[in-house]
Amino acid sequence: MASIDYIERIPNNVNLAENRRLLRALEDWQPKFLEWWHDMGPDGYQAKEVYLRTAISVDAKGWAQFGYTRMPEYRWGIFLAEPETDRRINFGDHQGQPAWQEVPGEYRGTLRRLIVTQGDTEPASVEQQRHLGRTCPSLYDLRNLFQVNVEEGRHLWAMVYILDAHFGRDGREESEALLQRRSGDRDKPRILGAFNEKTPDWLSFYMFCFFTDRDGKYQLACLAESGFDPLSRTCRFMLTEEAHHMFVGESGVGRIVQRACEIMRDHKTEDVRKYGGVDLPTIQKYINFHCSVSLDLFGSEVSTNAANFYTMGLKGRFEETKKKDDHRLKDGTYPVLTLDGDRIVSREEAALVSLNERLRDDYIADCQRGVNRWNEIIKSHGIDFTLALPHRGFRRAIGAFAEVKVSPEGRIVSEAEWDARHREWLPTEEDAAYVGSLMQPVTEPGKVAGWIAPPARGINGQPGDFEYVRLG
Ligand code: BYC
Repeated sequence: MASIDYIERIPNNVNLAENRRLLRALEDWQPKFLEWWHDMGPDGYQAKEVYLRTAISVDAKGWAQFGYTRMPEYRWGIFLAEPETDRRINFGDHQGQPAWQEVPGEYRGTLRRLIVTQGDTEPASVEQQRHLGRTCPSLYDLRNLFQVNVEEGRHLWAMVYILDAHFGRDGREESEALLQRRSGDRDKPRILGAFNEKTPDWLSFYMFCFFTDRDGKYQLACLAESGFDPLSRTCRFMLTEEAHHMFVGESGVGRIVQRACEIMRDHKTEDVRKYGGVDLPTIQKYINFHCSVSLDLFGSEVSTNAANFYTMGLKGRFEETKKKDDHRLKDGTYPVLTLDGDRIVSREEAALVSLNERLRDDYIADCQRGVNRWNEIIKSHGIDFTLALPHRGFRRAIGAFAEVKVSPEGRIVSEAEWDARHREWLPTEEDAAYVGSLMQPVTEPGKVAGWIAPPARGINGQPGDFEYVRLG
């Protein structure tokens, strides 16, 4: 088991002390990170003690320790999953060769770009969520928000480590730039669309954790297959933390669904808003929005970038090594939904250029499983309503469907129909204002806001009235 050295100024399990140059680069970056965290991290809670989980080792079991920490004192650092002996490149043109421990020169630019794109999302999400603390529905939820935030901070560290350790001066410049871009900023926005959207309320936050963090799971899983071993190892460890973020999303939405159903059942009404809940049709609109924004994160259906990442051995498929094919994909095809005039049709495309779509398929199937669990909650209350994922062509800004307007059911609609009906499909200003009006902070231990059901169990087995954040 590789435990983490917390004596060092920068906690790590990579023998940082022996690499003076890298240590200096990271020591130079650390105060800038902390400055960014103070400016852009959770607003108003920097001095509060939060019951956080901190990684203490990187093996599968027992890597987490719980205790009160002030967020700026969280032990961010460099933690890589254990090396695999004799690891090989498992796909693409270099299949069978030993995994790279150093950046392959010919792929330097491409690899750097992938790492920067991944790294950019991490601080972006912290920025998006920075005001949510002030309207938390409970101390339990507040703590979960902060846990997600500090871990995204650590994921930024993970990418900065790779940049500083392996990309010399360019890498250090990119590390600085990661702290300079800002979510939603007109002049220096974050790289990917979803990370420039607002997360103004907790329903949006849970949706973000469910849909957008799940993109993180799938992208990290592909990077964990990388032939560039340091990237693979760091992503493997990041994935262990990502699971909790998706739990926060799925259980958060599930609790809102449950509260809506309780109100419907107890008051024999569909007018959930009258009793201070979020009605199921509004939840559906938020699903439509967050799902479509997150589907864009997979890139175009047919992408030579994706083919190149794969052929170069830099980014694999989800569960690459479990797949039983040649892992080169030069000959195969893959069915891709695309436009044919004003129809949506399935077309066989070369497997290599279809990798984004294949990953999107894996992702949609995973999202659907979560939606099914929400529907189980609805069904268990005897209510006839089904939440659904929107069609993959709905409200897309990237890829073939960006050219047309598609209804949530997957029908191409005219601009006129879109204009007349998009308010039925997406949150309106009134919906957002209503959800916003519910966002009144509840900070008494054990109390939970009226629009969301209490959590099924506490964090780390703690009782319902546990003081997850000491606000006093
Ligand atoms: N927004 O061939 P295309 C996470 C650009 S989330 C803006 O369609 P490609 C997390 C693209 O960059 C996981 N631009 O796509 C979650 C390209 O630009 P250039 C993040 C976009 O390259 C929650 C052009 O369009 N990790 O960890 O095959 C909280 C044509 O590209 C978008 C990664 O994304 C967009 N949505 O694939 C915290 C993994 N989509 O080259 C964290 C690394 C595409 O023409 N990134 N473009 O200037 C990648 O693997 C790829 O860059 C993408 C795009 C999958 C994103």
